[in-house]
Amino acid sequence: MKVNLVTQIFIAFVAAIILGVIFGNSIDVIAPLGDLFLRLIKFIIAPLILATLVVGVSSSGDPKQLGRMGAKTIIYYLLTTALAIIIGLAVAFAFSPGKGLDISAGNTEMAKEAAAQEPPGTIETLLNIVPENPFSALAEANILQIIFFALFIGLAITLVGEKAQPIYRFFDGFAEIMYKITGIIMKFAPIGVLGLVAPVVGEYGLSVLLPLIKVILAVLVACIIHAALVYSSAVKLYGKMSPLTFFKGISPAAIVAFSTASSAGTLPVTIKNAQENLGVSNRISSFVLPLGATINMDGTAIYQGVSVIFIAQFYDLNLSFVQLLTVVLTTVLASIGTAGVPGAGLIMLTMVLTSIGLPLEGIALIAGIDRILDMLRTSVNIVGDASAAVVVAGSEKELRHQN
Ligand code: DAS
Repeated sequence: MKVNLVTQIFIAFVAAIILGVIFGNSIDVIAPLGDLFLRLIKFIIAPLILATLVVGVSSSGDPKQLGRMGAKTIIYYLLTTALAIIIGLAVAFAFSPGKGLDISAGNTEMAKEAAAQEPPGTIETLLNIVPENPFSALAEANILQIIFFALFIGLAITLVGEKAQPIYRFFDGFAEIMYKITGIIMKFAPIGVLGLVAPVVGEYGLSVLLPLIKVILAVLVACIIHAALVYSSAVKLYGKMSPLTFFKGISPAAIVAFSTASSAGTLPVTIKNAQENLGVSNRISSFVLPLGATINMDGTAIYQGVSVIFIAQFYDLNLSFVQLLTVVLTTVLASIGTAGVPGAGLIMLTMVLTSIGLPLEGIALIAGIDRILDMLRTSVNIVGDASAAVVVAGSEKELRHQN
């Protein structure tokens, strides 16, 4: 009986947890399988986004249509991130994870490193979108700069017309090749998930997780509430899509995101799932998803909300309404400047804590379990990106089941 890829990935995920619990740290021996998978999906990110976005933009041709798609995408991203941080704060107040907690240890090393890395401000981030050299943008897989570059090429192809058709056909063929390569690499996903998740489970025994179980549960519950409320209603309302179909369709990418803790690294899988399982057009998916992988971080926003309350409670500090409002605004803005790579959210947390005067030492309290929280929040980040693709495609009548 042929087991489909989604089931294979689920089985690998469960097996990884069991193996991690049974073998503990010695399961590290299979970590290279996970690293290999991560390298395989990372190596196609830059060419995949460039090719698919150039084709997507030049096939739509109408700058007004492009502007409309861009505006809908940005508004959806900002709104859902604001909702995510509010849900995160609300659940954290309900759980009170920092109250009466006695943690002597703390991962101060990771906290010092995170606090030392000054993330770029919002203005600098927006300026950084314009590549000084498009080829170095490709070499560095700087997604926002590749998006900028591809948008211009796609627009210019439509403005030049007939003479640029050979270039359009080149990118069209190149995009098909990249989709095919993504499909081949995806066959390796179950092994990759096993090699990525088992060592993490093996490393984080219950002794590390138990003292902070309330933080983990608060983030988990807030993520579930956010996905169940916000994404379900959004895909239902604008995509006329059943939430079950949506969550099932994006589940392989969600598991890869959980395994890799990298939105950017998961991007090829997110694009493949959005197109094949959710019926989003190539044009919409090749614009909305790469953008989302770098500027839309709902899971991270939830993590910020919970962490701020946890740290404030641990130090017995009461936050005013203005400080909470500052957290919402800082988090929404900072998420634009956060890269879709492992640990980015921990660095962003220093910005949020500084904005309301909370001690950065508080980061040491949760840095030790950051990897687990990162896996959770990254999964939600890409599911949020996919919900945007369904919503924008639905409103542009570019969802397969609509036509
Ligand atoms: N790991 C980041 C991502 O890839 C999220 C984070 O660190 O908060 O989306």
